[in-house]
Amino acid sequence: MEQRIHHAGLGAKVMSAEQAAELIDPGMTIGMSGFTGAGYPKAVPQALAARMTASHQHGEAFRVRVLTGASTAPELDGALARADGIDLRLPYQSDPELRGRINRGEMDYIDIHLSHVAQYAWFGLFGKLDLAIIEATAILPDGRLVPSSSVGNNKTWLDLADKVIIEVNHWQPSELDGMHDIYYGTALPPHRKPIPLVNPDDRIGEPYLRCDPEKVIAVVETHAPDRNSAFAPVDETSRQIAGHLIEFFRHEIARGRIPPELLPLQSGVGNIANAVLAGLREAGFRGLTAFTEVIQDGMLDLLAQGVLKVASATSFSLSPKGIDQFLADLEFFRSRIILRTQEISNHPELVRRLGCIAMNGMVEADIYGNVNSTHVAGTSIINGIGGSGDFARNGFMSCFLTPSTAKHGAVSCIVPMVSHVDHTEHDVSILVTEQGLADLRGLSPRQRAHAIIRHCAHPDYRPLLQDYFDRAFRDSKGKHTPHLLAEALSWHERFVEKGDMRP
Ligand code: 0RQ
Repeated sequence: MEQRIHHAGLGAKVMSAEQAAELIDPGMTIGMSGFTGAGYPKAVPQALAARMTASHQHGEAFRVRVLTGASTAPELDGALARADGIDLRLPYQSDPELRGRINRGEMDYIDIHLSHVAQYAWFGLFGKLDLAIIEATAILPDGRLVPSSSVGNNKTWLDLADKVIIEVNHWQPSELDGMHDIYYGTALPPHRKPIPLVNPDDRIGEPYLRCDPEKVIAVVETHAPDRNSAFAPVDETSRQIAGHLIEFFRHEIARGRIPPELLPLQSGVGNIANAVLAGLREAGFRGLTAFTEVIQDGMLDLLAQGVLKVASATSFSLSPKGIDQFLADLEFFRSRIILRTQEISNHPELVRRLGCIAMNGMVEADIYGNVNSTHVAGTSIINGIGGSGDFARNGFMSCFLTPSTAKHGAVSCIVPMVSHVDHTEHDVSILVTEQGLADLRGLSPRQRAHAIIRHCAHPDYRPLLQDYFDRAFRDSKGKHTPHLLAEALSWHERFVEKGDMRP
């Protein structure tokens, strides 16, 4: 294997994942690298899971608290959850095994805005950080780390943890060197200063992660791919949603409210986000910018075609094909992509200053524009709020996108009252379904209800929603935001009992 550990002292600390896992104690709080299936440690968590399983077989409890950047992969969240080894997990996750345990009440999970995680850790709200386990591309002669395919909260974990384990992954392209921008200027109140970033592609930090070699207790070498997420082909519903949004952008450009190259785009993950990006290309947009969280394969295409000029994020999430494309045109992409810590990629100050156009998926919205991004029927979490709230509250425009129904029509994604609130009516400006788009800006609650029912609801549910609103307006004590409290969540009750919201 090519030499990637250039610090002599750390070279002497190379050991197997099993040996490194022996250094981890039950009850530890561990900050792990990893963001949307990229840059997570791949060997030590699996070795730790094996130790936990063995301990549990001997009747000894072995669980740890796991803090990450965002979702990881089966080798981390999946392996530790299967071993019943996680006491507490935060923030965003998407592993089925982990989700099952959370929803069965077998472990604790805290869902917080991605931009808040680092500062909460600095505020001491998660207790002492015992250990950081961080994947890196290489170790420099002075001990600094060349980050791998995601940055996430790695800076914070390395700074705060008592001890550090580094996984040097030879699978990560060494050409990632130089693409990161790690900002060391954050401070705690009352000592905070403005963050000096005014364009999506400004570089304000350093390319490497600082790491105190004295804290490093183990270095493990791996050669393992990130969880590869290939793009699903765009379906018709997503294409229609994208079409409504792009027509709206054109309208806003014509009104002079946004420039022809739009404003920096933040785009969530998934099929609809992919359809919007593809739609922008087909509609002839050029010279756009992205200030977002994740760079997927599709974004490389948009950069290559000039649709996107630059992209700032905290993580890559590339398939093997995407990596080949990236390596084949390295110098081109290197000058157009920047990976930052997630406290900067999602920073409210920067999202507000740049005026991002936030586009995120949702589970359901209610007739007044409150949005649920996380919970089915108010109680079972899907993934978590992720970065959607960082961008929704602070962006120039906050768009939430969903098909108008789920579960083959048995569920309406527009409901009388959301069963869980992630984004309040005050943070939501545009709602889009395949039926149409509701521009909620400058509307009162009752005006919003008319727009959402008329433009976004599915025809099967539209009369039911209109009937609810009419009766609520007639019978509700307060007429500002009319509701029938005993009936407002009856659609969800019906879904839980019968698997169908329809009466
Ligand atoms: O479940 O597959 O079991 O049927 O929810 O729904 O339609 O596959 O949609 O993949 O775009 O995810 C909100 C979860 C949408 C996502 C959410 C069921 C549906 C399916 C998934 P099944 P789809 P998507 C950037 C920003 C929060 C984080 C975020 C998300 C499953 O967008 O996690 O925005 N967002 N981050 O059937 C019951 C409803 C439902 C429903 C859908 N109303 N009731 N079930 N489903 N609507 C990324 C980061 O921050 C890292």
